[in-house]
Amino acid sequence: MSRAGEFAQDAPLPTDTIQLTGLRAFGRHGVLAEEKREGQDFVCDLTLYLSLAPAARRDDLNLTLNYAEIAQRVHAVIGTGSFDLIETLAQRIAQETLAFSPLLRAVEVSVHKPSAPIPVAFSDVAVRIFRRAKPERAVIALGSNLGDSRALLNNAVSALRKLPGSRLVAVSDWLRSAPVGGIAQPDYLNGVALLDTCLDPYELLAKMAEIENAAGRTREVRWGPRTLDLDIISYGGLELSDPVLTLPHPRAHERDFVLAPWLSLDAAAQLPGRGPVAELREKLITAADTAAEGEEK
Ligand code: A4P
Ligand code: MG
Repeated sequence: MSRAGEFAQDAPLPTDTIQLTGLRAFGRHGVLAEEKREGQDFVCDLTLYLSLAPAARRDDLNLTLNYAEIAQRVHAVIGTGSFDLIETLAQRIAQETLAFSPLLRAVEVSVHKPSAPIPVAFSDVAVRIFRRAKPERAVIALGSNLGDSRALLNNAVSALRKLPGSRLVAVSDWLRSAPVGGIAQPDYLNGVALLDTCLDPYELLAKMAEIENAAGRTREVRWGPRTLDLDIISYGGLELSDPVLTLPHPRAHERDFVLAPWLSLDAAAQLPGRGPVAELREKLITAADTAAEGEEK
C-alpha cells in the first residue's frame, strides 16, 4: 500500500451519512455479448460519509451534498459504456461520487443485478465496496504574538505532525510581521504549514482549536494578541461560506504574512476562487507601495 494510503486509514470517518437506495438505471454491463446488446436494469445503493451538522445548523444546501445531483451522476455512469463486471461498475460509481466534493470522505456502493444470467432461481446478486476519499491538501496559517512565540509555534507543528489521518508535508520559516487589524499589540511571528489530510474540514478545524487551547489561547478581543492562532487558509479546492468555517480564509489574499510563507513552500500555490498566490502577492505589494507613495506626498 502507498504511504498516502497508510496515513489515510487512521482518519476517523464522519459518523453522519446520506443514504440513497434503490437507484435503478438501464445499462449494458455483463460478460455475455447478449447482455451488452440487450442491456438490463441495475440497482445502486449509496452511503455517503460526511459531516451533516454544518448544513443542519444553517439549513444550507451549499454545506452538504445535493443528493439529486449525485443520483443523476450515478444514473449516467450506469447508462454509459459497457463493463464486463459489476465490480468495475461499482468502482466507477465510487470514483465519480467521491469526485463530487471534498466534504465527502468515504462512500459505500452496492450494485445489484437482479436480472443477471444465472441458470437457477435467485432473487438478487450484488457487490458492495467501501472507498475512502483521497487526502486533501490543507494550508494552515500559524501566528503568535504572546509568550514564547517561537516555542509555541514549534509545539504546534509537533501537534500537526501527530494529527490522525494526516501527513505534514512542509513548514515555512517563522517570519516577523507587524500586527494587522488596528489593535495595538506586539509584532507577530507567522508561518504556514502544508498538510495532506483525510480529516474532514470541520474535524480539522476542531483539531486546530484543540491545539490552540493547549497553547493557552484565550479569546478576549477579536484580532487581539494571542499565544497561538491556527487558521485554515484552504482545504483542497473547497469554497465554503459558513461563518464557522469560511474557505478559503476570507482575509488570506490580503495578508502578506500568509502569502509570503506559503509561496516560499510552493511557488505554484493557488488560492481557490482567487488565483495564483504569486499574483495576489504582487498586487498586495504594488498596493502597499502606492499607499506609501501617497503618504509621502
Ligand atoms: N473561522 C471561520 N473560518 C475559519 C478558517 N478558515 N480558519 C471561525 C479558522 N477559523 C475560521 O476565530 C474566530 C472564528 O473564525 C472561529 O470560531 C472559527 O470558527 P478565532 O481564531 O477564534 O479568532 P480570531 O483569530 O481573532 O478571528 P479571525 O477572524 O480568524 O482573525 P484573523 O482574521 O485570523 O486575524 N497580524 C499579524 N501580523 N499576524 C497575524 O497572525 N492575526 C490576526 C487574526 C490579526 N492580525 C494579525 C494576525
Ligand atoms: Mg483564527
